[in-house]
Amino acid sequence: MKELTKISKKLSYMLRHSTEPLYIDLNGGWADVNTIIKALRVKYPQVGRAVLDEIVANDEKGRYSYNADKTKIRANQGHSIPGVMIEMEQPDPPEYLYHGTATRFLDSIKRTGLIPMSRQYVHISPDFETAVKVGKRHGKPVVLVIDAKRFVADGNELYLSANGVWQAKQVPPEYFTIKNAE
Ligand code: HQG
Repeated sequence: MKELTKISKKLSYMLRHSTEPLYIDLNGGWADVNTIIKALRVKYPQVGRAVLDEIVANDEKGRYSYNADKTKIRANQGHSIPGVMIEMEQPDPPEYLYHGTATRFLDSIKRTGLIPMSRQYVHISPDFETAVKVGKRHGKPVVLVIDAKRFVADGNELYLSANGVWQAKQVPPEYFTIKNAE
């Protein structure tokens, strides 16, 4: 793995999941850039503003944002730390959205619907191909096609993160159908 990828993984862990020490302000999920640089330097002494700038600018999923004066940094989504509040938009969704998962989870998902597991939200992709990629992280991929417009019309909340990942607190089984990914 490239050194920059390793640093990015550590950064995303610190901003999304690390409670000890708690780097982030629950209100907005922001962390102080200098504190983060210091913490990353323990293992990666080459980290400074330039490295962080490169990671934020080039991340292929747009995982991170700076605040306006670049004193703070945050992950745009994916948190597990309880209580982190990141403001998100609630635009009208397209007819269908997609959740990629692994076939081994299907029995459980059919029973209880989609639930966030260790994260704050269920992550939902805008297109089928992205969902297949997400599913492959867990095993043999399968895609749940979510009836997004009906989900929202029925009064359920659906959010869109700054980097284009749709999020819901849960998705009951009546809102999705299962589509083979191969
Ligand atoms: C599954 C990556 C059993 C769910 C990606 C998923 C994504 C259930 C797994 C982001 C279940 C949780 C998130 C139920 C849901 N029973 N299993 N009732 N309900 N599950 O990693 O969506 O690279 O927390 O289907 O691009 O895979 O990290 O979520 O398989 O956007 O930036 O439980 O992670 O982004 O797994 O991935 P995860 P995810 P990053």
